[in-house]
Amino acid sequence: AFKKKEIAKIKAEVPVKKLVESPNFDRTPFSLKKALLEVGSTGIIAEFKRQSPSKGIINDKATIAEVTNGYLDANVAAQSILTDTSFFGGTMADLMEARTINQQKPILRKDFVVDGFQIVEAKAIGADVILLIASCLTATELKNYGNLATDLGLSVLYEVHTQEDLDKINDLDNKIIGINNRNLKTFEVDLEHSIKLANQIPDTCIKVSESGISDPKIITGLKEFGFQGFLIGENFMKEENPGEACQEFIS
Ligand code: IGP
Repeated sequence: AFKKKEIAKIKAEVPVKKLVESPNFDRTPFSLKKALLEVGSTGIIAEFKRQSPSKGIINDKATIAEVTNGYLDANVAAQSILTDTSFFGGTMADLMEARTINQQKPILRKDFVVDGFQIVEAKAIGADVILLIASCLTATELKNYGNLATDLGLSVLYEVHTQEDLDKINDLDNKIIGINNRNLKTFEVDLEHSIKLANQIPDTCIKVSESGISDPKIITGLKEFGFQGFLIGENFMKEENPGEACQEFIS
């Protein structure tokens, strides 16, 4: 469904020099690891998502400002903002706006990274974390992009769905691994599958469960399998007031 070449084509390039001049480029990014492991962390990474290829429009009324404030009030560990426009209706401006409000928690730039340029761009727009989707990248790209992000002080969330994805990650140690419960090709969600894959991830890694989390009880269950992070989008965004839905979920 997501073709690397097509995505690369539609991502407009801005000269790197311009990006490096951005005031955001100088800031020290917030660490996702720290936010997830902190004493009392809720582990929740709450996402802003207007639409998705599997669900169509989820919420086209809620604003970045109200949702960001609501998520922060709910005491989320971090925020995720879709910046992909073609599939998810997000923009880089969304993330920049969230950054002006959120000055205390990590922000994940949720997008399809297929070029190192997008990582420099992520930092310039104020993101703290980038997503590297194993199924979209080669082992070499995963390694190089991971190194580039780390050099820029950004955190990396490596997303996997299968054992093959996991095998592509070189030196699977001390990394933040997101297991996507949703198959990006069929859109099918399966928590059982994720739990099985979690056993293949060493304890030095932080495990994040992504997608289809719709009940706090699921989190209690996932914690028993060693998950420390929980990426939730639709369950909050489908409500008129996503921030409030997040507060209720956490309390
Ligand atoms: C959130 P959900 O089911 O709670 O809305 O899922 C998040 O995991 C999902 O949006 C996602 C995603 C992605 C989106 C996971 N990996 C990669 C775009 C690209």
